[in-house]
Amino acid sequence: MALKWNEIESYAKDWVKEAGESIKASFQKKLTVQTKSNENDLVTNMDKETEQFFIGKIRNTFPEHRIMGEEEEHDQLTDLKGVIWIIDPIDGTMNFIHQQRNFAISIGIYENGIGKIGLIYDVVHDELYCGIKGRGAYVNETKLPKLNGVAVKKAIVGVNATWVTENDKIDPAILGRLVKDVRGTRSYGSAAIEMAYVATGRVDAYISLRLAPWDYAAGAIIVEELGGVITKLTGAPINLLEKSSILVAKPDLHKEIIDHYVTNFKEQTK
Ligand code: 2AM
Ligand code: CA
Repeated sequence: MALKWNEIESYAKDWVKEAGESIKASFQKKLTVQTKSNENDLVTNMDKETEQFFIGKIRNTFPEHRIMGEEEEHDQLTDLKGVIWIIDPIDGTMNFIHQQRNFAISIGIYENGIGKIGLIYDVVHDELYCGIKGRGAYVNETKLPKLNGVAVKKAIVGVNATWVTENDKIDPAILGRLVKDVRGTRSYGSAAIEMAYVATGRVDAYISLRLAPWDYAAGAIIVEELGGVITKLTGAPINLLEKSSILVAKPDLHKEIIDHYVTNFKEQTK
């Protein structure tokens, strides 16, 4: 039976809005905060409850679909066959805890590895970014224009200061040179929000050296639908089954960064 993508889109949007209401309501309640891999890697009861909410809805409505999510429960995927929902219930958990803003729900729905629907919901601003394969991208009801090129010297780039100080992923000098040459840098602390900002042109590029598929699965669909480019920082294609570096940018800018700035960067493979 042919998949009804309009139906999937409609359910996904309704669930994202419903989850957003619960997250907003949680601002009035006490949060339970736990640490994961290190003391800055945080998870709250709301991350877990929101992920459970989506898992329950998907399993009930689309039992044949598979799920990859940031928190505890998800299918251990070793391939991208079929329909897969890649879910980050709260991207920017640290912002959610400390600022109650600059976080988002991020959901990418893929079929056999091809991005079909990308949703990023900036809950606090009530901005739902949506990319549908072949149909463009929207913020709420407004269609977003295609992304034009921009030169490095006129670009605003989203990048965390971590990557221009001593770290275990990249020689700080590589991005240091780029940071000196661009018009400005910004860091919002949520990969999903920063990719949504690439889509709207608020920033021209976003770079991270350590992202998981649930951080970028939705953003990739939205940005690519607008003519933007997403690869690893080496220029190699992204792989939804692994963590990696990410460079998301307007097309010309992506090329200039790859050709002139990251030529000495080799990503470590585990
Ligand atoms: P999170 O808030 O859902 O954990 C912050 O710079 C951005 O990087 C956020 O999108 C954050 O997602 C993500 N991030 C932080 N640490 C990460 C890690 N160890 N692996 C993958 N993504 C990470
Ligand atoms: Ca995340």
